[in-house]
Amino acid sequence: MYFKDSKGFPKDFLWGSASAAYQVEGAWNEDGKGKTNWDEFVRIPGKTYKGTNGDLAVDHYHRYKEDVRLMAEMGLKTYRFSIAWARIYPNGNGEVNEKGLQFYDDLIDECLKYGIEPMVTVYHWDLPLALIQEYNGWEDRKIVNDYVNYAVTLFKRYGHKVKYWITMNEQNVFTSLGWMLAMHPPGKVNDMKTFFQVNHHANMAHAYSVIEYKKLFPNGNIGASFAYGPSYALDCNPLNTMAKEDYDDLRNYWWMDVYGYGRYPKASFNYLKSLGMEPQLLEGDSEIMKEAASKVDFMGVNYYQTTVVEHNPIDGVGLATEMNTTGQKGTAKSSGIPGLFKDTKNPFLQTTDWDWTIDPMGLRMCCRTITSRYDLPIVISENGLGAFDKLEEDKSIHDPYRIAYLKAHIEELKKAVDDGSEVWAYCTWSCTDLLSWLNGYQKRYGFIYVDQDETQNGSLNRYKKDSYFWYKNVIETNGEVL
Ligand code: BGP
Repeated sequence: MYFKDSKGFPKDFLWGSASAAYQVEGAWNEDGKGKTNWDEFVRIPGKTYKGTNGDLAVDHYHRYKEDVRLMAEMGLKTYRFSIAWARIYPNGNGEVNEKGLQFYDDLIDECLKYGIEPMVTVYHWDLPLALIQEYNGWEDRKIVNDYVNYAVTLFKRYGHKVKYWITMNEQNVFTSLGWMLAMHPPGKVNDMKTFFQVNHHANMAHAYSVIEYKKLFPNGNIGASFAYGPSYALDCNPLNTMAKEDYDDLRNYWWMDVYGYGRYPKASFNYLKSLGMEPQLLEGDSEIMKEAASKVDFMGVNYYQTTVVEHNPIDGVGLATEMNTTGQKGTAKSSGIPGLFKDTKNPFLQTTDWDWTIDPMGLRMCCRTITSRYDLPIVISENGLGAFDKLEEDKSIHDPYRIAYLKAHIEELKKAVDDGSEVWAYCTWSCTDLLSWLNGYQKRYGFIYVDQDETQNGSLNRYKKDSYFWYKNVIETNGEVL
């Protein structure tokens, strides 16, 4: 749509930034924290870029006061962070660790001191190892109870201070990379049956915790964050258009329909059934999923890129189990499901050094689809550019590429607001530099440079990048001056 005049962002719009516990905190074995799946996975040779890990990360656990002060100085309205389950329940269940609870109380209070709205992610991929040893983690339905018990502990402890909750971060990503592509723990490949079952467990964990949260805080806000990648059909060949339909159903709506409607998309479910791969639902699950969907307050969107989809013959390309983790442009491989779809390059768009397509308009498309399909408010819980940055001798960092990326995305988001999407928040990924799960420390996202290299050497000093000052002005003008 074209609008001559823009309404601009709502007055109380939440300009923010996001992080995740494992990627920033460090202190991996301090104050009673239990071990997690990631504490183990990163130690398997070849799994992460140059063996990087989050043992120290960017030491946010000890430097959160400095980090929050820098956020406040930038004018941030919200800080989205995740809680490490293993700090709260070192064994995943059972005894609670008061020191862990206290850390997040302190972090939340530090945010509130500056008027920064804390936005908390309950689960951003770090699972207590004890639950894997006990029953294989997400693979067993038992996890639903343990997750809900953990989530309710958080709601009760922080619910009077935290008004925005995200149950799951990118369920589609951690399960695909964990059970299909062997790139995340537990490192399984093409285990499709378990993949869909694990997802069902995560859906039930999400659903029950939404219901429990709403009993405790009917006026609070809760939803899940989904890694939404809108797609294009390669061309008007009906085969490619059907491939796009299949892609959207299996790669996007499979999750979003659960969050938004409380049900799985029919065609995909029937497809999986024909392969004997459909998830097993217990009696009453459908009703619980529906009840939760009627209670979620927003759809969380992590937006990075779009995909071009074309038909994939039955003997065509399968899933790519390798990714460009080096930053050497052009090394990513095509991936697909034989008989359905495969992805291909978009000749109209540039990519990052890690081969992620840069498509600002895709962000508006996310909002349009969510608004017309689910009619839910939207929280953009992640969006940002991973890039190489250079610390100059005078400690400045010039990152015009990041400014250009964010500017273009915010412009499109503004148009989504004009379209009628109710957008509550925009969180960039990320505020400080942090560990990229598979790509180490050289792939930087922050407004604040953290002095540290792949071997975890560096002063860990924080330096403001040019984008820091730029975003400060964006916030000050509520997105009017980009
Ligand atoms: C999202 C994750 C984040 C973050 C971001 C950037 O998928 O939710 O945790 O890592 O992507 O990804 P990467 O670090 O792989 O570049």
